[in-house]
Order: sequence, then structure tokens, then C-alpha cells
Amino acid sequence: MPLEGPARIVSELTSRGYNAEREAVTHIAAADQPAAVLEQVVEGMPDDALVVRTDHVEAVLAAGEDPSVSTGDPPADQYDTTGSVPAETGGSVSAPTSDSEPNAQIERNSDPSLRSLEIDGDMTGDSTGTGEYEDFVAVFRDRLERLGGKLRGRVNHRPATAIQSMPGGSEAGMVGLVNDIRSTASGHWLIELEDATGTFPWLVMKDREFADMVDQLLCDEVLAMEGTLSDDAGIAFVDSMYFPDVPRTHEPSTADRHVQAALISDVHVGSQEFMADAWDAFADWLYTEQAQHVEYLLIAGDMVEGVGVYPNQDDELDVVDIYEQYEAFNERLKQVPGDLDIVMIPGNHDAVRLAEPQPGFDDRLRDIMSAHDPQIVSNPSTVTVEGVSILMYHGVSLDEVIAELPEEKASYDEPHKAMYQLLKKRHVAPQFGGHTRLAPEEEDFLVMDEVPDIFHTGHVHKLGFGKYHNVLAINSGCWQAQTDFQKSVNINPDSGFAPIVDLDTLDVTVQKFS
Ligand code: D5M
Ligand code: FE
Ligand code: ZN
Repeated sequence: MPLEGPARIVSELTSRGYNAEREAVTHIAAADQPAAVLEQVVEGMPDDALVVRTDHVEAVLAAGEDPSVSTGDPPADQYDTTGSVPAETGGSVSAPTSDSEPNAQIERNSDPSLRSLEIDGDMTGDSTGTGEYEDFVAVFRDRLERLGGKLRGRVNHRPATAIQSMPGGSEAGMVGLVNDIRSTASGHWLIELEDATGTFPWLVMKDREFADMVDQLLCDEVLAMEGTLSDDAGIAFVDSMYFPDVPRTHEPSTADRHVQAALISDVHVGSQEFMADAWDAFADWLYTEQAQHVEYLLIAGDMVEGVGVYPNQDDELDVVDIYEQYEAFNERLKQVPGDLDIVMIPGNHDAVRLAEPQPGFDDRLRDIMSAHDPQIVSNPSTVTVEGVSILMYHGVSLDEVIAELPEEKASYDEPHKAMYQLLKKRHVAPQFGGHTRLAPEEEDFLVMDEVPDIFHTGHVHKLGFGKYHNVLAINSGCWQAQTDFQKSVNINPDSGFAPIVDLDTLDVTVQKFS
């Protein structure tokens, strides 16, 4: 059975877990004995290599000129299913089709009875908001109640109305939402805090040590302040400031066995920039021995490119129908091993309401995205995998945190630092009214009541991870090459990476597929 043409060679390499550079494939195809050259290339590939490159082929071809190296015909049954191709693919690899399942390189002998996966905070189906003014009052009141509860033990606090009637010079404390942040003519900062009773202005002097903390404040976040009232009792001079924060002593939970999760996001199927080759390589890698402990796949939103998300987006669409985009995404999902447990939340490109919290997909979309029976939950949601809690949030608020905060606190190059700010504020999207749209519900689903062990976001298309008070923050990059918009604003996406987390140690390794 001869190897005819590049497509056949690509299929053959894919079935053995390799992607190939185009030129490498044409080199093999042009050889006198393509099948033999392919065999030797595969044999000579370094253990950790995923991509057959031109130089791999050239090395074999150069060696082939040496008469001591055999370049004889391979046995006729070389490419039959025996040997390298597992039986469950049910046939010869000679007729692969684009929608066939990739071939397994190893038996994944994971034991499903060892797994556990629980979801918390999925608000799908629990939306009560009508968007009325009263709903906004209720959601901010709930935010203040719950985040204030984490601060009230730390300061001797009084309601705003009580502080308003205290005499000048009194010591005062307050827990409230940041209503307004202004600089004064003399360079100090005036921060208005609001609680259920009213507001009170707090002045941070520019020469106080925490003046630079003012840079980190966002409107609508919950804070506590302590200080001294001015002589006329009209303002308070801030002596200390507290965030709900993650306790420094936080000890994350870990899994009892060596098991891993792949944390990805922003697949953007349907975009012309969707990186099919990188995805193929990722899916193929999941079948390899190196990936045998990867038993969970978490996807933090932007499954598809969507339609009408940004102006002129249509020009960059590969698939224009939204349902067809999800069909295509489902085909991509089918490529990964069927024994992975998959959890996914929507993002701003997905076909659910844009305002957060975003409920999980509707039934029609769930039916479409049914490959491997994923758990589909709201943005945000917390998934606890073998004891390790992972807060999944798409990450639209990160654009805002990065825009508002100084470069060293939050930037596109270090997206995990922007995530630290959200952990400190114990809220996934503190500021209302900018990029982040809020759907008011009776409850503020965006509050981080519990400290997660892992915080997983996407959206900014940049890979970055690190630990904040022992919480692992991971922003997972994307599977979309740079778009025209991103080019115009100098965003260089990290495309084709999969961060893999050891759930027993919370260590991260990054696999690159592009
Ligand atoms: O977001 C990907 C990143 O790029 C995120 O940081 C927003 C930014 N982005 C991309 N396109 C636009 C437009 N047209 N306006 C503003 N910001 C944009 P994603 O959710 O994948 O689009
Ligand atoms: Fe995205
Ligand atoms: Zn996004």
C-alpha cells in the first residue's frame, strides 16, 4: 500500500501522534520511498517532540545516501491496523476522514471510580433579576452584606449615618462600597464609602504609606476604613484600609493521588484565526503517555467566535451561523479522549446573555455540544475536583482591572497579577458600568464567598500563572491567532498553549502546541 501524496502522509503521522510542518510533508512525499522515509523519521523523532519538522526529514534523507542505511521497501502490511494503530479505531488508517476520531497512542487506564467532581454556584436556571432599579439595590446590598461580613470583625465600624453625627476628632470605622474616588486640588484622595444607611467621605493623605493603595481601588468594591474625623466632622482622615482578601494562612486542598487537569479557554471555533493545527496537536497529545494523568478538561469560555460580538467581526468569520459554530466546536470536542471529565462555562463570545453572571448554555446548545457529555455551568462557577476547588470565570473584568490599575499591579503580559487583585477584592468583577455588564440578581453570584484553591480565567488571550496567598491563579491563553483588532491595539495573544495542573501538588506545566 503506497503512501500517496501529502494528505495521506499527514494522516499517517497524525495517527502516530505527530503533527508535521508542511515542508516536512512535501519532502517525504517527494522521496523515492516515502513509506520508508516516514518510518525512519518517526523512529528517529525525539521523545518529547510533537511536530515533525523539515530538519527531521532532511536528516533521514541525508542518512539515506549512506549505503549502510537501509531504505528498502517496508513490508506490505506496514500501514495496516496491526501495531501502531489501536484496534478500537476499527480499521485501516488508509482511509482517514477529517471527522474520524484520533487514534489512541496508549491505553488510558484511568479508573473512573477514583474521580469526583462537584459544582457550586451554578446559577443556571436561578436567574430572578428583571433589570429593575430595585434589583440593582438588592444585588449591591447582598455584596456589601457578604463581603462586609469578612471585614466587620477587623474594624470597629459604624453605619454612615452614625459617623455623620459624631463630633470632630472622633475615631471612626466604616465598612462600605467604594462609591467614588477623586483626587483633591492638593493631591490627596477622597474616597466616598457607601453602606445601607448613606455615604461618608474618607480622605487619604498623599504622603501616607497606603496612598499607593488608592491606585488599586475600583468603584463598587467593598472595603473597610478606620480614621479620625476632621475638626468640623465633615470628613475622616484614613489611618488604615482593609480589603476582604484571602488570608495569608490559606492552605489549599490537594488531591489524594497524582491526577491532572488541563485548563484552557478561548477556543474561538468559527473564527478564521482558530488554530486548528494547534488544537489537533493538543487533542493528539492527550492520547499520549505524557498525558495519561490528565483526567479533567476545564474550558473557561469563548468556545466559539460567535456573531456580532465586535464591530466588523463578520469579516473574520470562517463559519457564519452560530449553531454551525457550535456544531464545529463539538467536532473539536470529539477529538479529545472520551474518558476526560469536561466542565465548561460561557464567555462573552458565546450565545448566552452578555451580562454576568452568565447562565450555562440553553438546551439547544447543550444538545449540540454533547460530545463526551460535558458539565455545562454558569460563568462564574466553582468546580471541586477530587477536593480541589477551582473557581472558573471567563474574565471580562480583567480588561477593566488592567485598564484601571498601574502596570506593575495588572497588565496583559502578567494576567495572573490582575487575577490577584480580584482575589484580594474577593469578587470576580467588582466594577460595574464599564466593560463588565452586570445582570442584577437577588444574590451577588460574583462574590467569592469561599477562597478557591485554584482561580481559572481566560478572555485576555494571555497565558500567565502564579500564586497569591497560596491560591493558584491561571489565565489560560487561547486557540486563536492574532485578530486584526488585536493587531491594531498591539495585543500579542498566547495561542496554542495548555496549562496542565497537578491536582496533588498544584504545580503547573505548560504544553505548547503551536
Ligand atoms: O477578548 C480577547 C481580548 O482582546 C480581550 O482582552 C478583549 C480584547 N478585544 C478583542 N477584540 C476587541 C474589540 N473589538 N474591542 C475591544 N476589545 C477587544 P475576546 O473576548 O476573545 O474578544
Ligand atoms: Fe476570547
Ligand atoms: Zn472573551
